[in-house]
Amino acid sequence: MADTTYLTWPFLEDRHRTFAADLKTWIGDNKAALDAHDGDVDDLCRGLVKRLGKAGWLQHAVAHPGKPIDVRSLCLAREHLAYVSGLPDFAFAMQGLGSGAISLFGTQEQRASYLAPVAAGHKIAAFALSEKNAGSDVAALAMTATPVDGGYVLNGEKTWISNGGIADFYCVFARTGEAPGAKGLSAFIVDANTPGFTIAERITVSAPHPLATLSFKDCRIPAANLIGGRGEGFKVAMSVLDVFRATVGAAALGFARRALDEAANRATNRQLFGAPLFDLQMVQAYLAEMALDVDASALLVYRAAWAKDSGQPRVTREAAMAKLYATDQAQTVIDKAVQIFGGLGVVSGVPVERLYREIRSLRIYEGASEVQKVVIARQLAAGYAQT
Ligand code: COS
Repeated sequence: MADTTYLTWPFLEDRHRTFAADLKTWIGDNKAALDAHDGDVDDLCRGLVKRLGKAGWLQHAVAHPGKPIDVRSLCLAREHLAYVSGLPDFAFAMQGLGSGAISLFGTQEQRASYLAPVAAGHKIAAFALSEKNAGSDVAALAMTATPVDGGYVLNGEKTWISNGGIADFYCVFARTGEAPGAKGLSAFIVDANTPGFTIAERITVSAPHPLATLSFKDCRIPAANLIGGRGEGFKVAMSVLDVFRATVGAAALGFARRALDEAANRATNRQLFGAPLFDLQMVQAYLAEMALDVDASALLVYRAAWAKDSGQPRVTREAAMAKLYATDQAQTVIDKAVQIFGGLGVVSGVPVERLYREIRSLRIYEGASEVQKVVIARQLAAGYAQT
């Protein structure tokens, strides 16, 4: 990463600078394993979770007694890992997102049973919210959880579930019916070995990672697996997203920084019209725009993370802005990098081609760019209440 001046910004503390330096050293020592692409994606991902757990990095993906998740550490981790490759970032982030409901709302027993193994890399976590007809419109989800003696019976399907197929447990959102819409949902832990739970379909995407459709047929879980209160599932989901949305922006930032570095190196070393490509003003304009987008994204990402860490109860607006801006701009930055690389930029497997595939889904998952605009506008409207 050529430019690290952002680490001196006041959003970050000395402990974050130490964290970033230590992580950078570890990444340098583990580069080959982190950047591996050959082989089965499930095996690669399991291996990455183990490696990240063993080195202690996953401790930062979960809450500890008296110590909430530090969102700035999450962002730094995602940014640095994404700089190297999408899969280690994915493996790190999904441990956090998948167990996020337990970190924020879990009982002491749930925290003890799930968070320690997630942080050690011994259990793989997944966040199961989306359904075929309820991705952006969470309140429309149809999966049911019917209260029975001693627990709940789950019926329905979830789709686009990251870590689907390799996760040891899923944080699942289902309709318990206390009220219509958003007020009638609850969150549950479902262990992957629960009878009635199966993987209905594996999904292959342009930047491969474990992804699946899940099926629940008369899947019975104990009452102790409820996360938060009955009917509070929507709030649980949104609070988890408030924490993790800014980190999606951080991953996009890591991709964008890599694209900028790749493009600037290429422009410096490639000769065109008898001089370095860098000498062309049009290329300089591209690089300047890319650097501007990277810095502006970083400001929004670390502003959102700092706001959450500073104890602001809701950072809905800040997190939505960080995710929207950083992911959309990273797409633009990477596209310019591909352009600067010319024909080489679309050769399968070269870093900018990989980045081009990696970035696309970040503008869709954990709330598409359009949803972030709705969220920001609603937060804005609250400040202009009619008099
Ligand atoms: N934190 C805590 N509570 C929240 C919240 C948040 N971030 N956002 C909303 N709530 C609360 C609201 O305050 C409201 O409760 P009250 O009526 O008591 O005030 C309740 O939840 C319902 O909120 P709202 O009316 O905004 O719900 P909508 O169904 O209209 O929400 C959007 C619409 C689009 C904002 C929401 O569904 C969303 O974010 N969707 C995208 C989800 C997503 O990321 N999907 C991808 C799947 S995960 S990969």
